[in-house]
Formats: sequence, C-alpha cells, structure tokens
Amino acid sequence: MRRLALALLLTVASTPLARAEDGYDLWLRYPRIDDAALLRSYQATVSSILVGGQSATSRIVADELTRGLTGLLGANVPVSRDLARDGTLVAGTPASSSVIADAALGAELRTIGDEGYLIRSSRVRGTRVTLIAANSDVGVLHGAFHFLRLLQTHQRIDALSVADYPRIQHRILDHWDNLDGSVERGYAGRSLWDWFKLPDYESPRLADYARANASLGINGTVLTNVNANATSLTPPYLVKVAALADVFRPYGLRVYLTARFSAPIEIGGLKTADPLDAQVRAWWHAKTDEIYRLIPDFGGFLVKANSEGQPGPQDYHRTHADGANMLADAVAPHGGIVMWRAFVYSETGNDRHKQAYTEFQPLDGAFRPNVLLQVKNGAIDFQPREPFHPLFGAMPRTPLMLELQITKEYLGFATHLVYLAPLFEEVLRADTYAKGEGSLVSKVIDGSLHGYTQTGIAGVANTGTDRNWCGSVFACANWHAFGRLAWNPTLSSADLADEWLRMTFTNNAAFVATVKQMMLSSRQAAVDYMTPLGLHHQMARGHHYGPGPWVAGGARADQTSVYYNRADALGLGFDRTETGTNAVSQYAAPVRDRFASLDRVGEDYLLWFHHVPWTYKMASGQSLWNELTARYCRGVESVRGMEGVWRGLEPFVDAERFDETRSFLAIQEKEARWWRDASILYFQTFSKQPIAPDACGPPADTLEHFMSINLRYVPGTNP
Ligand code: GCV
Repeated sequence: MRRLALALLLTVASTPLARAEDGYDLWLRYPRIDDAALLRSYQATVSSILVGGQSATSRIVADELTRGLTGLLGANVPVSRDLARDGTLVAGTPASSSVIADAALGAELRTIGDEGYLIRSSRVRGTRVTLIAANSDVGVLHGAFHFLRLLQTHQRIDALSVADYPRIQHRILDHWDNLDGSVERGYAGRSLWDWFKLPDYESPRLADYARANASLGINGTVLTNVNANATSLTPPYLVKVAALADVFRPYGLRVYLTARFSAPIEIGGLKTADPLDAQVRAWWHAKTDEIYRLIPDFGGFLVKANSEGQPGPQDYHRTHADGANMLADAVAPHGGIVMWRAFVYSETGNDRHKQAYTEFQPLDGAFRPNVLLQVKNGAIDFQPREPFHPLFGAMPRTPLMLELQITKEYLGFATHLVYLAPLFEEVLRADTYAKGEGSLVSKVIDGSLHGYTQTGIAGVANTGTDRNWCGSVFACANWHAFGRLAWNPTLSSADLADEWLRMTFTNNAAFVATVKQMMLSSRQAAVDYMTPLGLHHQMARGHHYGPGPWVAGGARADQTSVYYNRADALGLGFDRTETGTNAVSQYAAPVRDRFASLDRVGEDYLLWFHHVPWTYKMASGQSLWNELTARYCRGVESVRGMEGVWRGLEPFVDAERFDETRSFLAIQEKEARWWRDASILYFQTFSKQPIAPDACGPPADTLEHFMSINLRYVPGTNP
C-alpha cells in the first residue's frame, strides 16, 4: 500500500505542467501578466476585492475575482470586508453593497436592465476604487467577467467607464442530447448530463459549464434533444432536471426542456394529443405545474413539431399556432416561454426552401405573446453558406428568434478548423429590406425592427465530455463567438477572434494577428472545398461527413444532394427564380430582385438561386466549370496555407494544444482534397470538360472509388 502511495506521488510529481493546457480552461485562463509595465499598472489599480452580498452568486463573484486577479497579477489579492484602502475593487448592487449605494449610480443603473452592469473607475468616501455595479447579483457576475476580460486582453483599467447590457433577452444553448448520453450531431464526446447518476451525483464539471456560459452572458440551456423523448418529462427525470437547475441557477442559467408533442399519449395515458382537446390541455397544465413546483424558474419548452417525423398539431388537423398556444397557456402563469421551431418540411414536392415560410408566414399574429418562433439562419439547414431565411422580416407580429448551429454538422465536425463568427455575422448583418434599407436580421431578432416584446437567439451546442469541451480547442471559439454575439449582435467577428485568441492562447501581437487572419478566412475555405458558388447540401447521406454530391433516391428527395445541385448536361444549380420554384418571391422586393438576377446575385449564392450553364462566363472571365474546379482547389490551398501558418507558431503554444491543432489541420487538408476530388469528378460526368491543371493536381482516385466509400460508426448520428 505504502509503495502504491509512493508511486502515485511520484507520478503526480512528474506529470508535466502541460496538463493544465489541455483546453479545459477555455477562455477563462488567468496566467500571470507577462508585460512587466502593464502588470505594475494593474497591481497599482487593484489590490483588494470587496464583494457585497451573501448569495450563492455573490460567492461565485468573489471566487472568480479572487481566482482571476490572483492568477493574472501573480500574487494573492485579498478579499476585504470594508473599504479600507485605495485600489479596492468593489462589486455589488445598491442593495448588497453600501459602497455601491453610496456611489449614487441610480440613473445609469436604470439603463442596463437586470443582467447588465457598470464598471467605473471612481472615488467613494475619499477612496480610489473600481466599481462593478449592477441591479442583480447575476449582473454583477457578468460585470466581473467583463472586468477580468479587460486584463486578460491587456487593456487599460485605470480610467474605466463601461455600461453594457444584453441586447437580446433569451440567449440560449440548445443541446441535442439524448437520455442515453449520446448527442445528436455532437462531436465532442458524450452528453455533459449524466442522467444515470443524477440527481445524487453532480459532476463538478456542471458548474464549470455554467461558469463558461455566464462568462459570455448565455442565460438559458435547453437540456434535451429537439427530437424529443417524453421520458424526460416523467417524475424521475424531472428530479434530475431540478438538480441541474440548482447547479446552474447561481450562474444566471435557466433550464428548458423539449416537449414531445405526443407526451400526453406516451406518458399521460391519454388517447390523443390534440391541442384543442380539454383533457390534453389539462394534462399539459398539470405537467407544467409539476415542473414549476420543482424548478420555480424553469424557462419553458422548445418544440420541434411536424418535422422529420416528430409528432405535432397537424396530426390532428390543427395549426402550429394551435399547438404552440396550448403549451404557451400552460407555462404563462409561471412566466415561461415556448420556443416553437419553424424548421419544417414535408413531402409536398414543393421546394424545401419555401416550406417554412409557406406554413408560418400566414400565422403571423396568431401566437400567444409568450411564444417565440425559432427560425434557423437559412431556409435549408445550417449549410456552410446560406442566404438568410425569408421569414426574417416577414412576421412583424410574431417574435422570431434566430437559431444558429455551433456544432459543425455540415462543416467538417470538430476536426476542421472553421471559425463560425463570420457566418454568424453574415446572417446578423443581412438586410431583409422588410422596412426599407437597414432592416437587418440583427434588428429583427433584437426586437427593434418590429417592436417585439420577447427576443431570443439559440445556438445548437457543441459541448461534450471531451476534456477540451468542444472536440477541438478551436471549436470552442465558436461557443465563445455565439455567446458574445448573443449578448451583442453588433460585435465584429474580427474583434471576437482577437479577444478569444488573447484569452485562450497569448497576447503576443504577432501570434494574434496571424491566427486571427487564419480564423477569419477559415469559413470561406470550407465553403470553397465543400460547396462553392452557392452549392448546398452535398454531404454524404445521413451522417453528413464527407462529400456525397451523387446522393440520390431514398425516402425523401429533399434530403438528397441531386435535389439541390440539379447537375445536368446543360449546367449546375437550383433555379429558384420565376422560371423555377420562385423561392425568391418570399424575400422583400430589393432582395428578391437581386437574388433573381443572374448578373446581380453574386457568386456566393449563384448556384443557390440559378441553374447556370457550364459555359457561363464568370466575373473572372472563366467558364462556370473552370471557376468551379478552381474554387474547390482554392479551398484545399487555403487549408494548406493554414497548416503552414500553424507550423510556424510552435514557440507560442503549449505542446498539447499545438499538436492537436497540427494533427487536426492535417485531417482537414486530407478531407478537403477528398471533397475536391470527389466533387469535381462527379460534376465532370455532366460538364464533360477537362479539369484544368491546378495546384491540387489530378484527382487521387476514381469517381467509383469515392462513391464506394460508405462509412459506418460516424459520430453524431443517432444510435
Ligand atoms: C435534431 C437536421 C439534422 C438533424 C436535426 C434537424 C433539426 O436535419 O440533420 O439531426 O435534428 O436538423 O434541426 O431538427
């Protein structure tokens, strides 16, 4: 036994410190400031911490500030009980802290709502202080993270005057997590919720998850998959949900559940789930009351109905509004909301692009005030590039919330380095022209365009039990970007990349500038090697890993690649103009006219809206065929560029994270070539034209070979 203990001791002692840099700490690393002058100025500004209040959240604030400042300043920063000396960092609300009350910030506090904060360099009672003030403890916590971020990114803190607040009310992560621990479209291990051990064991990781979200301002988490399992609403599971809610609450994170529409039948013993049936309505009311007894701040329900085989109100010839309103009535007395998804498409033969608009737009104004319609960024499905969803701007009387996908189902999973902030930014800044120029999607979802009383944004989470949380270090940049944009959708992808790099790796200017550039160009690289020029949904069937432009047949035409690429002897692309499905008609006039015009649509969406002859002359002067093959190769070349850049950065990065990224970039390069070779060989069978020599060389194998690849056991697919 003693020998075992000794062996253990030796193992621990000899474990290299690099363990600490395995990605677990995300952007919340607090290494000692390595710039001596800056360190001195920080030390002069902050020398003690005074946090008001006794709540669990206040304790978290004190712990975070202590941990952060002690790490960053390289010395213990003590917590004091009163305002004893210059250089005190005071955090609290006017109610929890007499110092904050004395600072008389009332007027400004009224402008920042419940979750916002003020950070001020000031003098109170003759003492030089930095104040983090808010109207609630959670607001103080958000402010504490902001303050630490300033130091983490090497900004000045001696003359601060910050006022910040969330522009969107419900900022939510959607987990597509199943009760068996698997995660649909998850590439980072298993679900973080260990349903089997809950409620008796709560992994410390749960608090770390909530802490990371709080640092971004995310305030809600939908625990269960939209492809829902009614079992999550049964008493044994509700107790587990309550345990999670208890852990998350002090971090300002509310829990939500998905509601399986047929639950009254499956777990309630009723014969129907008709939303207008009195017994069904009573069942949902009782179920909701039961949930709120356990979780008084339960957020509400997210529902996928009559979509991809999920049950819904249309099974009873009722509308989506009938279904949503029934649930809304049940949660309304408790202050809950219903997020009803607009991701619907059925086998009508109608262009899938048009179906959500066709079904939902006529229902504008028919929903209860506590219903938000959750609309994916584009009309198809989280593609590498999609035009914004035509519902944005088209439902002025129904709060629309935006659904983004953080997990990279269609963008190479966790191993491809694809920074999604430019994609998020592209949709947020898209102009719907619904009320003239400047009617941006961001203004639809922050409520300012139509005066929505509820506002929301959701991101399909990419977290799992992998030590680095997201399946790769760089994939976590997408969690960070989502959260920060949810807080303030006007932030720029460049600034967010800059911030994330400084916090995650180093403030070294050369490193930050180089990697930022790499991140910002990575999404276009993926578009180029997967689906250039507006192609979409060309991934392998089912699991969506790797190329499959030839995918045809099966149960649903609108889940195949040939449905979308429409390759034929004449050309390539989906005619969605008047001569085709006329999906363009769902957009406001200036957008519609631009998308409908072959000359004005632009190359990003060319093949999304037009069937274009192979010989069509592109802006470059090349034919469509030559441009297409050049784009695929450009994508491969971009990844090779990223590999080269990263190789030169070894001195700046710890071994573990450096090696992971280097290996993953090699995987990405291999798969980019796979995408390029397979795609151009397939499209060549229609264009019948030679592949012009380029830096990628001739395809490495035959089309038959690529078409014969049939992978099983791909992560993220349902068991
Ligand atoms: C949760 C796509 C995905 C499905 C997902 C669905 C949805 O079809 O492939 O895995 O299901 O979107 O968003 O509901």
